Amino acid sequence: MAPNIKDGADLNGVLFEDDASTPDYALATAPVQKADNYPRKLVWRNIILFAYLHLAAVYGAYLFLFSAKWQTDIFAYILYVISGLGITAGAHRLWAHKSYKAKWPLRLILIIFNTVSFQDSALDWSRDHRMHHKYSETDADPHNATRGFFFSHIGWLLVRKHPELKRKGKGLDLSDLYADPILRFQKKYYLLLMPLGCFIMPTVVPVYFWGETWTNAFFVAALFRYTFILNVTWLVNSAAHKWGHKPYDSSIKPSENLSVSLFALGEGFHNYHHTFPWDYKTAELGNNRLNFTTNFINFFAKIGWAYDLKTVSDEIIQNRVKRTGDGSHHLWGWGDKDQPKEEVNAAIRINPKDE
Ligand code: ST9
Ligand code: ZN
Ligand code: ZN
Repeated sequence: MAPNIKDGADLNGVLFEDDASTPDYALATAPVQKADNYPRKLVWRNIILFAYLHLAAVYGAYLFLFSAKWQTDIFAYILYVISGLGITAGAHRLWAHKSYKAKWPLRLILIIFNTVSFQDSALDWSRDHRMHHKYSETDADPHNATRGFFFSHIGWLLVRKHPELKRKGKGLDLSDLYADPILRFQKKYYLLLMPLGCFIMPTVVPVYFWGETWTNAFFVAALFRYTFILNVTWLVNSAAHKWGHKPYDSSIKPSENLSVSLFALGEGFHNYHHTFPWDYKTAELGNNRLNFTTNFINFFAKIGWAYDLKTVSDEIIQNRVKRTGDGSHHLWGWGDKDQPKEEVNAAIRINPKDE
């Protein structure tokens, strides 16, 4: 049995490399993909809040284009990158997947970034995300994509969770996350820290430092920026579970979606990510230009704050592509026999050394 599950529940994905039961780290268990007719219990508080948020974001987008000072627009963009990294490098790759380790100063930076993003505490985010991978596209997956685009995008946040999720969720081991005092602190004081990071600081800074109006600061740097990132994040659950190639595993919905990757700081290579969820790059080598998060982690690896970075070997990828890919994976990488000579000659190589 996989080490991070306590009961004998059926598995549908891998979280850590020692979950592997086949040489390419896939589990032998066939996925059970279904969605039953469980009646949706609407949560009106969330429906009203999200409706308001999206209307306010449209107004914020208008102010972003036609009214706000340029400093406010740049500040909103910086907050987008910062809070995005709090999700991608923090909640996602570090905490949910343990694909690398981070020393406490980096964990502190990431938890601050993560709080600005207001996607619930990193602990709760990781709990849902582990369920999303382990029981992908079943009733125990919080944003089960077999329930349609709308449900996997935002609908899942507007209804009570499926009882199957709560039942299977009891077996999830989160002890590694609860062992981290930084994560416990964020969860304990979330209702105080989150409004400060996501709404108050983004509103006060533009007014105080460059004399922006309260209206512009609130609707642009707080509400528009927040809603934009939420939708980019949700697109990974909806669009990247629907459109794109499946070079690594054609039996699952997650797909390689370049457009999503562009906005999601490198998180749209979703067929790869669901096939090898413990790879810190969440993509195969060669995609780094679109993978800002990988570059961010690499930078901290250079100064020693990020370490034990896990990645998949070419050989394992090759085996998996042959076995389960949809045929859209044409090139293994550098040295593939099908790599065109012109491409080899034109490539930029830093400190090259041929053996
Ligand atoms: C938001 C999150 O938007 C978005 C996450 C997206 C994930 C994307 C992943 C994609 C990959 C990464 C790419 C990143 C790209 C980023 C790009 C950036 C540029 N396991 O939840 P409750 C149990 S948040 C185990 O209340 P309800 C547990 O006992 C937006 N057990 O369920 C729990 O009690 P406790 C802002 C679980 O009542 C109890 O059930 N936030 C699990 O059905 C009740 O849990 C919001 O809007 C589990 N996974 O309510 C809030 N889950 O907690 C939205 C539950 O005490 N959420 N249990 O242990 C809610 O209001 C509610 O959760 C609800 C369901 C109404 C949706
Ligand atoms: Zn997914
Ligand atoms: Zn993931």
